[in-house]
Amino acid sequence: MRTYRNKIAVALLSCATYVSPSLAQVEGEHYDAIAKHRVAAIQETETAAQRDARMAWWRDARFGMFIHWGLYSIPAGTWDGKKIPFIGEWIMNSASIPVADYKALAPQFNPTAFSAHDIVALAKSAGMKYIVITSKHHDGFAMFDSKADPFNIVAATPFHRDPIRELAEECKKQGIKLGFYYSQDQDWTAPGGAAYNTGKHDLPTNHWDSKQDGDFANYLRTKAIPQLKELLTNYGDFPVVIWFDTPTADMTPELAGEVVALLNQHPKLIWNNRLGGGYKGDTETPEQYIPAKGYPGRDWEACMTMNDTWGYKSYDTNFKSTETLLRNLIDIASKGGNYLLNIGPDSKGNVPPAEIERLHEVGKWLAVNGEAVYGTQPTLFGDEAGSFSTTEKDDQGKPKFIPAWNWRSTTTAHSIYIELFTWPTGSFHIDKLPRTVTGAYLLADKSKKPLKITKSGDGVDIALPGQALDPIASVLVLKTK
Ligand code: JFZ
Repeated sequence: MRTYRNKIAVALLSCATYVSPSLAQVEGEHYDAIAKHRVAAIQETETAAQRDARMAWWRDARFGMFIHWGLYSIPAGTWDGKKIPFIGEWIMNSASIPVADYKALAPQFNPTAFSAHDIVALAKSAGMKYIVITSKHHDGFAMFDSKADPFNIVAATPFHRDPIRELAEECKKQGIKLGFYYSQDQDWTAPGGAAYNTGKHDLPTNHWDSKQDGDFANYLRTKAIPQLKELLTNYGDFPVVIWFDTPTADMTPELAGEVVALLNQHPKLIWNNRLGGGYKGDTETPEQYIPAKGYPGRDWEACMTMNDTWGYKSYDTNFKSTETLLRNLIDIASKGGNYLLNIGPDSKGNVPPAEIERLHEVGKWLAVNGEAVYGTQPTLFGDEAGSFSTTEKDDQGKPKFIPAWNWRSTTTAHSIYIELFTWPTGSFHIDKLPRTVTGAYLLADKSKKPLKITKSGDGVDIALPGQALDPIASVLVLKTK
């Protein structure tokens, strides 16, 4: 049998479609059974207009900050002197760290350099419109003040502060939205919490410490649901998003229904497709890849790292270029999705400088060209994104999508934006234009100097200056009627 580690590695390295095997299993086994007797989520009962109103801010936002931060930032990828492969926040699982040893990290956690002000300001300067932070990851450590469980940052560390509260206050002050990631199913330090077996434990269960054994329903009812209640009620205007993760077969439709009953009490909340129990949630969540055509008819958000880990790893310096990050943002926007781009603060609360630098650069571009991203609709064309290979297959055996990087397009009611990665010589030509163009200019040109438009068949030619205005992406605006 293929191990989870292989699946995870494949998902991360070659951008396979992420389908949780266990979720598929849940759907297969229980889908019929849940059809009749199950708690209906708000998404299933609201009208299309109600849904549009609920999703409006999120659809306009297009760009958010993911923050993976927790105790795993202390080992930062190294345990017992050994570099532990795989993503940093998984170190407890990957190195089979006993519960007591992992919990012993808490008294060492004192991230005095953490500044909610600076992180929110960083997100804003990057042009991000919302933040989603790990309130509790798979390690079970709550990054907030929890009365429901003492393994948390206020009760179990010398820091004694609640960064979630500080972020909520700063987000309100600085006018940006805040959501909480919560690992509702995997919890490696709570009895009964689930654990993926990533292939290294030669054990009858997925647990590697008897302290993890217990009843999942009991874990869910005594820890996860009470903590979700705390998160949903203690932080004022927030959260606007709950970001669930890694559902397993433990999350039956009945148990997921208990979570949904709570979520339904917060009718403006947006939550993703990773709860489990057959619930589809509001958003598709492609991880570390951009789907070829987006998800027509579904809201979606691609979450990605800048290097190869979510949680801080001291030696992961494999950072993507600003060019790649910007192209990803534009590619995603042109397909109607959001980009949730991760930072991984270290154990002192500092954001790695390489991440800050890239975010500032992306923000600089958006400050000039944001009109082509925020609140836009997908491309009216489509072929510019690339094409399916007739010879190469992806790892599901389907024709491989080969992206092209000459240009992308986004739209609003009266504009077509063409984001040019490759600067054409002389003019930009488009074959079939479904609207009539009444004017054209470059978004980075403050004078909006009109560009010469020549009709050619069903398309147009737009005369361009000799040089691109931006080395990564220059935006051509077509005003249309
Ligand atoms: C999940 C988390 O496990 C990860 O730590 C991070 O929070 C990310 C945003 O979400 O990533 C996964 C989940 C499942 C698989 C791979 C990565 N999988 O089953 O292959």
